[in-house]
Amino acid sequence: MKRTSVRRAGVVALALSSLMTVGATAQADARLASSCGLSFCLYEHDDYAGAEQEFLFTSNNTCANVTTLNNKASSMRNPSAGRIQFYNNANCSGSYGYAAAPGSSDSDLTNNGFDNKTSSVKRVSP
Ligand SMILES: [Ca+2]
Ligand SMILES: [Ca+2]
Repeated sequence: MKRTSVRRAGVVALALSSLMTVGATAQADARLASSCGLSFCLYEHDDYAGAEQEFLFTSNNTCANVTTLNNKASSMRNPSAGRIQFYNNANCSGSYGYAAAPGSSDSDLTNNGFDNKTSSVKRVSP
């Protein structure tokens, strides 16, 4: 029951931010695009705040270790066309704990039980 209400809150927040993006200036849009582009980004805090680490995958089934944000990532953006799998261990060992759909973002990984855990990420075919 509680889980359902949390998810609804997330959807409402996403809708609000989309509306804000539509009304935002071109300058704000450019900043948004340049902050992550077509790659994949992790952020230190919720709501895409704090330090950012950007990953540029050139092919699927490629693993990348999280460096500066190891065990610190709390939100993510995945504007890429691939699915991104999150691993608690380095080198994408073990099973992934969370997967981000292509073109998705998550302002708070806590709902998925993956706050401050990500140590490596892998892009796979969607
Ligand atoms: Ca964090
Ligand atoms: Ca970890």
